[in-house]
Amino acid sequence: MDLKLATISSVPSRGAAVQGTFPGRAHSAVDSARLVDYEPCMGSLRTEPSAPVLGFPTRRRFMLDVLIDEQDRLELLRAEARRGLTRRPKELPPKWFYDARGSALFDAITGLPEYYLTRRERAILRVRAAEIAAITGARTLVELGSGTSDKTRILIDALDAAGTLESFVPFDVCQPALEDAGAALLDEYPRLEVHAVVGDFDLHLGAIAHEGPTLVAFLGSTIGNFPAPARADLLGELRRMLGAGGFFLVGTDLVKDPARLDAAYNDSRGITAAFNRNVLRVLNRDLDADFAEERFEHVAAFDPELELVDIRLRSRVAQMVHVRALDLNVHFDAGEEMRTEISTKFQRAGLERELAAAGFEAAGWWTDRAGDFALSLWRVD
Ligand code: AVJ
Repeated sequence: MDLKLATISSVPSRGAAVQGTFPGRAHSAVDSARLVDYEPCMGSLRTEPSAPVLGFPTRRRFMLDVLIDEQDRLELLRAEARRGLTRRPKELPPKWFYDARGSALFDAITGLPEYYLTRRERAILRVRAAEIAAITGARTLVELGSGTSDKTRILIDALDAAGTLESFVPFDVCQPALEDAGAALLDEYPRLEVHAVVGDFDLHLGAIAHEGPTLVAFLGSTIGNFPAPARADLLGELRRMLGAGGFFLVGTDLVKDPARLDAAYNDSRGITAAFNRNVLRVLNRDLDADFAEERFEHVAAFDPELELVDIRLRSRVAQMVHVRALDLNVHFDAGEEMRTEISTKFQRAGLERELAAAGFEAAGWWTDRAGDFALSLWRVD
């Protein structure tokens, strides 16, 4: 393996500092719990290439580009939280769900009986990966929001078997996840180069370097988190980044019986509710806020007009929340709702229109047998 991981604790005594500046509140128990829980996504690991081994090619198989570091991440969080908490209706962008705990909760969601999306997408990938590899002949595979690159292994296997794949470019805002996934992939695929990019896909898509025929994969229906205008921007950016000969593979959840959609986002075990409320913990920890989770109720319902599941946190009481890092007091009315996520549900014709408007033509459309989920492939026009 060409990669050595060194653990560097870059979050020293943050909890202690917080304790000292809130004399009025009984903090010590809460803060020590928070410290244990203190696992922001970024900044706790650093990669160091090991010394070249004599007699072996010294080409490095792992590269890591950091386009957004912990300071940038906090700055972005502050800006987006200030904007979202001071506008009406209030809202918070869904990307802030995914600290270590939020990612673990999302993992748990993917195994829930009501949450069919991940299973359906994996089933489609298993059946179609070889076909996708043959159509694209990709030399570079870019994955947006890759996390652990779990489902992507199916694609990597197929492209590897087809003999075209040279490099995998996982793109994510979470550096430790990229380093862990990168290390595992180097072991599993001895010929593969991994060029991980730490970035935010609102900002850094254009900076992804890629060589030869390139396939960008955006799985999991994460594209559904973007409102339509932001989707148009994202697709335009992708089109520019890919250039002639490029391919885009996207996973999209499809419009279906509202009862099933409501169930998928209101699971009986309350994992989705905990995932939704986790964003409040992130604000408490990273912005020294004092949200009380139990004062907010998880609300999720399919909106048949907009064809999206609208996910919110509803204040159970009239309350004031203090966000210390923003020097901001936020008032919530009893019953006031703050949007934390949209999960857009798609139809084939609509998706085709959006992709065509961005300069892509259809190269493949595959669904599971029940027609719950679609995986579709698009070629730069
Ligand atoms: C990861 C954005 C695709 O929209 O279904 C799951 C996130 N939110 N349950 C989705 C999510 C609540 C998920 N995505």
